[in-house]
Amino acid sequence: MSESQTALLYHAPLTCSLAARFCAAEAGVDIQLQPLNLLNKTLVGHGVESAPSYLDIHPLGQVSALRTANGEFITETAVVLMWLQHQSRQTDFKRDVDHTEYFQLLRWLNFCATELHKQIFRIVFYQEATDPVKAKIRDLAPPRLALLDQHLSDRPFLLGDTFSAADAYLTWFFVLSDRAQLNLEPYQQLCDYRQRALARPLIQQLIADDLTMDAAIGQNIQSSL
Ligand SMILES: N[C@@H](CCC(=O)N[C@@H](CS)C(=O)NCC(=O)O)C(=O)O
Repeated sequence: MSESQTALLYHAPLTCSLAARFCAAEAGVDIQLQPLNLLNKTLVGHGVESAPSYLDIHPLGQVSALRTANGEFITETAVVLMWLQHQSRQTDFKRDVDHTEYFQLLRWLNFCATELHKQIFRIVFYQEATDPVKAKIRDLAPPRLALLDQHLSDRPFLLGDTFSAADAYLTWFFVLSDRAQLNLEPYQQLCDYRQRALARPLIQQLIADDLTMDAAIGQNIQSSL
């Protein structure tokens, strides 16, 4: 694929579109990035005066969103991850509809989206939420973390032996789990998984890159998840 044929990922550093960057890198899929400031919903790199509004591209102003080389616009992180993994030429990464692990891939992507991302991070990082409300939401974490801990007791990654698009989503969750003040200590398998995932060279590189980008853009991650 030539550069002009690569997909464009609308990306706000450290947000869930980082999971899409993890996925693309681990899948060996080239993408181009259009950085965003999610706080003021502007595209970065177009000059302050003329910064185009991201709301003209996505009316909800949310990431993850991707424009394919054919011009198709795809939103919803789990679906963006599905699309990216479908592009992969790495047979140990890609799980298409005829793959025995396909439904497990859908299962864990949706678990990450609905049980972790939207259920917990949405409120814990919501600036207007009061501390008691945030504490109540954090109480939802232990059964979900215990479920994951149990699942990972006999496999290194969510689908088995190799890192998948679902692991890209879960790894992003763990990038921010400390900031969300979630206590992982009781979950040994999960702590090991987190360490394993965050130690992957591509993942480390992308986190460092996003931290630099976040500082350069001046975006406050805490209020934009
Ligand atoms: N339904 C979307 C929601 C994703 C989402 O909540 N993204 C956050 C960043 S992690 C966001 O864009 N927040 C800004 C906003 O909602 O205004 C999905 O599943 O991808």
